Amino acid sequence: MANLEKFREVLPFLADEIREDLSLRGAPSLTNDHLQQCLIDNTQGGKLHRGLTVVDTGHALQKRPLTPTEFQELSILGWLTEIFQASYLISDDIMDNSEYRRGKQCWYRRDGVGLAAINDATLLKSSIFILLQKNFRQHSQYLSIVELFIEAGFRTELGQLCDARASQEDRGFEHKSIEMYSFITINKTAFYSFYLPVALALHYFGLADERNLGHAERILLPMGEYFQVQDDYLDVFGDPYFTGKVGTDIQDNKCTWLILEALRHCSAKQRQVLMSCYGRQDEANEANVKEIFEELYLPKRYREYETEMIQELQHRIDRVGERNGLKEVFQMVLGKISRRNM
Ligand code: DMA
Ligand code: MG
Ligand code: MG
Repeated sequence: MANLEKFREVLPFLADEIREDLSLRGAPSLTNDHLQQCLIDNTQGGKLHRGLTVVDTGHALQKRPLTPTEFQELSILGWLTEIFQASYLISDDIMDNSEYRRGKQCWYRRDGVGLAAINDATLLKSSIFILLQKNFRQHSQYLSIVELFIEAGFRTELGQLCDARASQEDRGFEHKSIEMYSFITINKTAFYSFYLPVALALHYFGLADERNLGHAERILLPMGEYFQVQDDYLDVFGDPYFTGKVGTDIQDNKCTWLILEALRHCSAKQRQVLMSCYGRQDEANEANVKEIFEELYLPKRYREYETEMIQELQHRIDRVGERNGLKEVFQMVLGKISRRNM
């Protein structure tokens, strides 16, 4: 697996490129310093799964140690994936009215930031394309890589839109369905978190043919759905010490795996309680919802879902040919997220 320390050293390189770019544009140091802080703060404290997966995929595809240039360039693509995520997390925390992210106050809640965080989020995303120009303009797959980030942005935004619309006032749960959930998770999470890192490495090495991209889609998109189910579960039943965040899904009236599962198994009386308590701001109503989730054995059902999902994903991985380097990437990514608690 990729050398974490060497991977980490690439972020300051990108931060310097941004700093230099802004200086050349005559940006005042106030501006320049703010973007630096925004970039560094919002890319720290995570697991770096997405970023490291780009490098690990490159390694697996080549079946030999990466050259220093390949390592550097794949690490850049990895960090751009992390910057992409940082941008959407900033917006997501505003939209969800969250308080904590990765064990710290959300960016928009920091002193002197506030709703200017909206611009910070878009600026981080624009920085991706500036950094792509600086580092990959001469690469034969430059356009495909740029297009992949554009596609990832569009899909993440569509998923976030659907997530937000499905959380609007909805007392009869008309907007909570499996189809809605599947669209939300594949777009807001699976595409950028699972498909993007692997597809980037495939494009980088000119190996993004239909067969490889097809395997990646068939395995990584459902894996991303499983990851979002875990995220939904941890929002309510996780330990903030490990997750680094405090859940808001019940108050925010979100269309989550837990509420769908509850609606599937509840009695008419329990449904009444859910209807009056789900999506309310206060803690008493949240506690009522959580109690029903427990009465319906959702933690147990979740563990069963995990077992089934891991089996199904394993089955799909087993069908990928041994000679394809992607197989070990899929196995590694599944290993990293299986039964996670953070
Ligand atoms: C977040 O979904 C999606 C994106 C694109 C950041 P979420 O609100 O469930 O994530 P979290 O639980 O981390 O706030
Ligand atoms: Mg959120
Ligand atoms: Mg969540």
